[in-house]
Amino acid sequence: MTTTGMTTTASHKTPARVGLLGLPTDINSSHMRGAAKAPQIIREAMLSPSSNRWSETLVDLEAPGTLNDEGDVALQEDEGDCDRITEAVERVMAKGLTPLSFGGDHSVTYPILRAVAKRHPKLSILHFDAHPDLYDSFAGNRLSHACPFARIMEAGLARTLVQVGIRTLNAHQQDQARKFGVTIIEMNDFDVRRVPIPSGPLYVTIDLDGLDPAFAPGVAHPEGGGLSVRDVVRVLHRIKGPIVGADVVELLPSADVGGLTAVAAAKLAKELAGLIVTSHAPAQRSRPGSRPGRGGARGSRRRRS
Ligand SMILES: [Mn+2]
Repeated sequence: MTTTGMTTTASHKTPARVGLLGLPTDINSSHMRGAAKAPQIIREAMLSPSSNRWSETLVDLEAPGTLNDEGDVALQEDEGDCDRITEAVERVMAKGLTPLSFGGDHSVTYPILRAVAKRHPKLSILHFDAHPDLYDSFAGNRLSHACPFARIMEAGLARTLVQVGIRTLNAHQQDQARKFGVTIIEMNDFDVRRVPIPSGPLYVTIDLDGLDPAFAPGVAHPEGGGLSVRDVVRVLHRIKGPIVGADVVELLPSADVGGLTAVAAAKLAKELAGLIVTSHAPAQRSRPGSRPGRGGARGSRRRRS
């Protein structure tokens, strides 16, 4: 396997361009506030000279035009923010960019999806989280960060929703999952190679509390027994795409320990950016089919394992 061949392939394609969008909001957080401070911290960690700007899939994110920082949306922490987020994502997509958003709390995914699903009406969602976020309403708030996937599924914004890392199911959310036909991979049953990756246009949303608190202590709702950063990366590498949008949410900087969670968020954002670029490429044949975890799920070798 030569890295030069893979790099050349990436640069010769017409890759997607990524639009980084910060969503500094925590008005819909139900417990601890502070996620609004996350976007700038994730951005800084992503661009930190402590690492280089290549994804593990060998995409050079510093290549001209690849990463486009669209700044933070000027949110007001009022009811109008939902529309402001939708409009901001529409603007990013109108520039030909694929939105990679940083929350903020998880409530942002609903207004983001309103914009993305308009362009990609048959999209599916791959969702990493400790929580299903399927409450019909939480503490009287139907836009709570505990509810976005109920709103998304009610509105018909996704054809499939696959949730990974879930370890907080209660009776109500089990009912909601049945009602909306959600595929839930509970943490206890998690196996990288068995996560069903939906085909076709895919939106990826990562709540950092899907990670184990050992890897991501800086969240408002830490829940033990979770995913490792490597688990998530390996699932991401199985995506065939195209990835039509993604978000990384729920970093709570005030609860972080030594910047661990910010670094994990940046790592996942970098991998997502690399995958956005290559998942839109017309030909995947030069991509390393032999690469572990990447596109191998349908290969015969994988099937036997
Ligand atoms: Mn969560």
